[in-house]
Amino acid sequence: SGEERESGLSVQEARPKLRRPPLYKVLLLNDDYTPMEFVVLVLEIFFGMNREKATQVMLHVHTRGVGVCGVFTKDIAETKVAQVNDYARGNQHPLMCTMEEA
Ligand code: TYC
Repeated sequence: SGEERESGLSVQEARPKLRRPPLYKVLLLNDDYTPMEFVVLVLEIFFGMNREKATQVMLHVHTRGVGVCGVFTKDIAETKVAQVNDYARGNQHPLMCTMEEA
């Protein structure tokens, strides 16, 4: 839409189509060695979960093999993945965080 664009006499404005950015799921993978308490801590620190929610997600990953920590834009998801993997490696745990398009 948008009439009388040159003269400016009309008030009808264009409504440019808005495109939502692609979203990415940040995933946590199960392993046999990372302590449950460390995974809960990671979910609290990097994903803002309370202890109850973090425990629920950790147990889901423990039993199902993989679980969603959150859904973010690409840049945020990439940052979360790097932060979690760096933190796990810094504490000598094999915990793996990855991402995939939602
Ligand atoms: N399976 C681990 C254990 O038994 C706990 C664990 C849960 C590890 C979730 C990683 O993403 C994970 N200690």
